[in-house]
Amino acid sequence: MTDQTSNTELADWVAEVATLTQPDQIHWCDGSQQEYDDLAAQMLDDGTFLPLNPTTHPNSFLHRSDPTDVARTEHLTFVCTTDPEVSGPNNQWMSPADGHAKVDDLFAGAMKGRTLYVVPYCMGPLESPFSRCGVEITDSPYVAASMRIMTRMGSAALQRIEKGGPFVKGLHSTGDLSPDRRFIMHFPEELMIKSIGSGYGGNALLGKKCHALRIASYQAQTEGWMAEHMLIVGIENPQGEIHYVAAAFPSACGKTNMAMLIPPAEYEGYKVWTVGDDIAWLHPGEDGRLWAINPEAGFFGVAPGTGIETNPNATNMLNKDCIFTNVALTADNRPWWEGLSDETPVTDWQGQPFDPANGKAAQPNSRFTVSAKQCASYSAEADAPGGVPISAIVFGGRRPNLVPLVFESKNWQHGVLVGASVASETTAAQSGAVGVVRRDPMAMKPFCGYNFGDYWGHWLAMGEKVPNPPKIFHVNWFRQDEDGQFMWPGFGDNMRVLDWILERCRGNAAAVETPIGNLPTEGSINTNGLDLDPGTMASLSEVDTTAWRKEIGEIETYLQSYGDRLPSALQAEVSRVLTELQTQAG
Ligand code: OXD
Ligand code: MN
Repeated sequence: MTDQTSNTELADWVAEVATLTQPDQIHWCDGSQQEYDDLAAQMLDDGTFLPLNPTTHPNSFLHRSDPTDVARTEHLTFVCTTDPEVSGPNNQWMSPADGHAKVDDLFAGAMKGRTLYVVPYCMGPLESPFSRCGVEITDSPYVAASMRIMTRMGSAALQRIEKGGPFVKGLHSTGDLSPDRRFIMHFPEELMIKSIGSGYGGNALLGKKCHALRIASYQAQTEGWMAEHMLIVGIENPQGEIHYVAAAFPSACGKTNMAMLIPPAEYEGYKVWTVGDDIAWLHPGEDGRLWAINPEAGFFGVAPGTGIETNPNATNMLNKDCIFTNVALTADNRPWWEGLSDETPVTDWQGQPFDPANGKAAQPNSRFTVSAKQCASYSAEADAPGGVPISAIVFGGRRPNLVPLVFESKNWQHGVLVGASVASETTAAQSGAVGVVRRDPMAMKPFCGYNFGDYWGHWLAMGEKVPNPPKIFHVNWFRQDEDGQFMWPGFGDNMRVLDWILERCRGNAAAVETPIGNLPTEGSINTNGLDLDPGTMASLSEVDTTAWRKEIGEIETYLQSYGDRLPSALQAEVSRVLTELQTQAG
């Protein structure tokens, strides 16, 4: 095996895993097209992949996962640190020894009759000093093929690993797919991940949530950078200036849509550039600004709701070279999901004849996996080793009431409170009830690899380290009226809010100061060409002092549940907002 790599640490680890898992054979992935085609052919052969209409969707496949394995399973996800306080109340904890023992038992012999794939990958541009490498060992050809789309995978990544330095070790097996024997274990102190019993993206494509968020957030804290659940988008004005925005929303709240939005007709001459749709790694730059890279190379997007009206760029990138997971099929074997078209599919996501009485045709968390290069708005800057400079950070969540369309934090410290206060209705991206409002600080609740108290401390420290940090905002595209109708059109029209945000960064747009932050003055958001009720903008920009006192009180209780790890500066900030609200209420 050592002839596969000059890195003895890697060679020894692969040998050790092979001894434990007993695969029939070992394949070192080189990331070539030939290899991808061979994997696809093999999966077509064994039914893991189903062919799609070769005329409308060349080289694209449908994968149906086990019906019990369609979303991330947060209750089976653990962060194993020596000291439980390091993992924190935001994570499920097990000691590293127990964590290893629990899963090693399940890995024993798990790859018998299967191929062990060694998947070297690089998160971020191959030439970037901010990128980090990892190796995933998996027995799933679906995972190996998906990793080729989602990361810079193969020989080039291996060469980078062989130049030296640490790399993340991720061990994955689909096991027997039983939820009773499913665990996603993280060992941040060892830069290691062990995931068994699931083939679902967030649990199985270990470069994504496990490495680029949980392990990376832990690493970033010790190394002075940030790993965040953020899209990165560039807005180019007609003068050709591009400003980049990083935005954190909880899963399935429209990050992919915002990353590739098409500006409305009012914004003729503007262009939107997609750098990333899910994860940002942020570094202090020598120029005093914060710079971001997207560690990923593809999109693992939620299919339902993606259509030519809501996200034309995404819809158009899905016509070739894609893997679809758990979508429905039309009569002529095209992939279909709710929100794609008015057609009625014939086959549901489980392969049964579609009967509308049984509910949705596509699984609500069905996905597409596609190379970022297929997106018409993909920015060449996504490959820039230094990344892109960030002008604004935007937080948001699904909040049917209370939270205004947009507000600006007063300064970085207040912005950290705004981020820590993010809450959102749960979606189909995680197993469990949908539509329940839960606290999801910085949209990182499922992904922060260490104690949130320390994480907020790190955010505050980063503000000190970056002389010219981005301004921090909060948006809510999801406000509803009494009839449960969305009040803001969203999608491309979110450009109007981004415009206000960027104008605020330039010191132009008008705002009114309130205890919760600065809100747009009447008329400062461009609503030309929008068919909005006159009172709607006013309700979207109002602060209900009584309701906000309750909200901030709840936020304070939540923050205080982190005990003495809650940074005093954050406590001071929350007390300030409460006092100001009280003063205003009289
Ligand atoms: C995702 C998620 O898949 O957040 O990006 O669940
Ligand atoms: Mn995500």
